[in-house]
Amino acid sequence: MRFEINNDQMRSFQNEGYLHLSNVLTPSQLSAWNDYATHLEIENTKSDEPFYPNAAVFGDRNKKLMRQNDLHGINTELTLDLLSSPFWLAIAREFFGEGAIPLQMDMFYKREGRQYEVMWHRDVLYMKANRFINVGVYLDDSNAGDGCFRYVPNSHKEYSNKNTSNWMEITAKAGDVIIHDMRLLHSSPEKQTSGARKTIYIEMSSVRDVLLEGHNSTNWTEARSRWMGLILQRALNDHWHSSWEGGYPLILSDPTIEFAKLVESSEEPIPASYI
Ligand SMILES: O=C(O)CCC(=O)C(=O)O
Repeated sequence: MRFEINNDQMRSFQNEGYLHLSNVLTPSQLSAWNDYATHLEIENTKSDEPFYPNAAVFGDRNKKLMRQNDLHGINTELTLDLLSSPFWLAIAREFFGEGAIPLQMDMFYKREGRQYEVMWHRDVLYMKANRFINVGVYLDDSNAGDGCFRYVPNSHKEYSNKNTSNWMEITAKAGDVIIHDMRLLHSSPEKQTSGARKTIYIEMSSVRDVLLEGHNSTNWTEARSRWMGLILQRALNDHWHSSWEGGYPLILSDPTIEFAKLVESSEEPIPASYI
């Protein structure tokens, strides 16, 4: 079934700086990603060094996984399955149209304890581009007062605002998606209960916005167009405009090789701005 994001939801995103979509993952996607999150945790913590590249592990004896970056570089199948889902293509269609691209894909394990606290920051303080967004896919419930995503209302419009006293929090259920404008000032305080709240973060923008912002190279941007080409080859046509077909490269090589090249050609991202 086609997934729709309507004009009211887009207006709400523009005003509030975020949009909450409920119950978006299918039960089989939720279970496959939870299984994979457990696999990442086991593999990355059983030896002295993490097994997968770009994993962040805390602790000496009792090791815990905090982040697995570059998910696309290590699980091609699950990545393409998630990003060819109707909900993700609806986000690409409505937020960007032709030229939409994924930029980065990481998993965050939010756990009990001070070291997992996320300080107030903006992911990207873009100035020239129209839009950079972060799509948070929740694999676990995030309950009130338990280390939820917090944000400062209107901070995506008032870049110099450093006052966080009027923060609000967003609760979520496993399978929900929370999209935020990457200029939104946000944080998450210490989680109070045991067990990880896992969220996959997929950063997105468009070819024109990335080039307009001017931080990353044409090659870096083209590699992400190829990533989008792979997604569209996987997706059903009625979830995106068939007129986009010419706008992305047709990829004939093995997707795993493509993703390996993508991760290899990494560049410094636009730095987050902490207050
Ligand atoms: O999901 C959260 O608690 C926020 C994570 C976050 O903002 C980050 O990892 O930069």
